[in-house]
Amino acid sequence: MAESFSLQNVLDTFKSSLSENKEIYIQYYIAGWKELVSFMNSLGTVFSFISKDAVNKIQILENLQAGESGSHYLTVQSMVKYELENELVDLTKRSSHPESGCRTLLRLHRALLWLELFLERLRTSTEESKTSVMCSDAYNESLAQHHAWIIRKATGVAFCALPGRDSFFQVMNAGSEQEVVALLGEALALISEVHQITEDLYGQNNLLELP
Ligand code: 1PX
Repeated sequence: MAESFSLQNVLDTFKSSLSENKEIYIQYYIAGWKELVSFMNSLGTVFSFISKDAVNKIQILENLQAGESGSHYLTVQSMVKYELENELVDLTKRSSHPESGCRTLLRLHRALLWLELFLERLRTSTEESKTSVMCSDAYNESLAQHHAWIIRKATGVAFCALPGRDSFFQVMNAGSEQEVVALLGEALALISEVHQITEDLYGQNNLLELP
C-alpha cells in the first residue's frame, strides 16, 4: 500500500471531485480520503484509531451512495439539498439521524482543513522543521477545537511517532525536493478550493456546527 501512495494521486482524485460548475462529487472526495488513509496506515499502528474513524466515516458515505436514495448523494450540493428537504439531519442534537451524510462529511471537511494547514507548513518548511510540530500546530488551529480532551491527548501521542520531514518528502513520491514543493503548491490550491466550496455551502445552510 505504501508504495502506491503518491501526492499526485491525491491531487488527481481531488481534481476529479470538482465538477464544471464547481460541485463536489462525493465519490472522488472519498477516493481522495482513501488515498490519505492508505498512507496513514503505512505509518504504523499508533495511527489506527485515527484511520479507523476516517474509514468509518468513508463507509457511512459509501453506504448512503449505494442505498436506495443513492442518486441524491452524487455531489455534496445534492446531498445537502436532499437531506435538508427531507429532514434527515439532526440539527441540534444527535437523535433520529445520528449518521447523516451532512454531519459525517462535516467531520472529513474539518480534517481537510487540518490537511491544508499541515501541507502548507510542509511546503514552506526547512530541513530543521519537525513534522510533529507542524502537525500539531495545524491540528491546534483546526480539528482540536472540535475534539474532546481524550482525543486531543491521544492525537498528541500519535504525532510524536511521525516520521521526519525527509520520509514525508520521499513518501509523497514526487521526485526531488523542489518537485515535491511545486506539487504541494498545486495540491494545496485544489484542496483549499474544495474546502472553501464546502465551507461556503455549509455556512449558507447553517450546517457548520452539526452535532
Ligand atoms: C502527505 C501527507 C498526508 C497526510 C495524510 C494524513 C491523513 C489523515 C487523515 C485524518 C482523518 C481524520 C478524520 C477525523 C474525523 C474526526 O474528527 N472524527 C472525530 C469526531 O467524529 P464524531 O463522529 O465523534 O463526531 C472523532 O472523535 C475522531 C476520532 C479519532 C481522532 C482523529 C484525530 C485526527 C488527527 C488528524 C491528523 C492525522 C495525522 C496523520 C499524520 C500523517
